[in-house]
Amino acid sequence: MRRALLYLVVLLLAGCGGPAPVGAPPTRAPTGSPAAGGTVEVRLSCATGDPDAPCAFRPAEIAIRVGGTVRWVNDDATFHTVTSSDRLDVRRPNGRFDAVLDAAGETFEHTFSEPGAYPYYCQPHAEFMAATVRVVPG
Ligand SMILES: [Cu+2]
Repeated sequence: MRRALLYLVVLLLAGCGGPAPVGAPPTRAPTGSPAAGGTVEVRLSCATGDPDAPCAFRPAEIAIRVGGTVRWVNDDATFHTVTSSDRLDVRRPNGRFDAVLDAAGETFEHTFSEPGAYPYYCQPHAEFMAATVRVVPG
């Protein structure tokens, strides 16, 4: 079900980025592959239903192209942060980005101009709330 939803999102994003190769399967980045300069949304939600991880970034893994933007949206009135870290096994702010989203509907955007993996986490929920943006060459 979740995979089907992701596939739908990928299709929608591909539709926004101009003509896609006819008949070509979406093999480049299965978790989202916007055109350069496109924006992908990540929701911060505390309606996971998982007692061990009651809040989460959704989706936790996304892939965007260089020049793409991620927009984080807080779905609850819960205090969250979007805090970049060099690693996720040691969660520590690295200063690349660090935003507070403390009200429902608050958003934060960051544009990624270099390829690479960008792990991040939520400081108040560091034990279970973490995710990664993968930036692939455009
Ligand atoms: Cu949080």
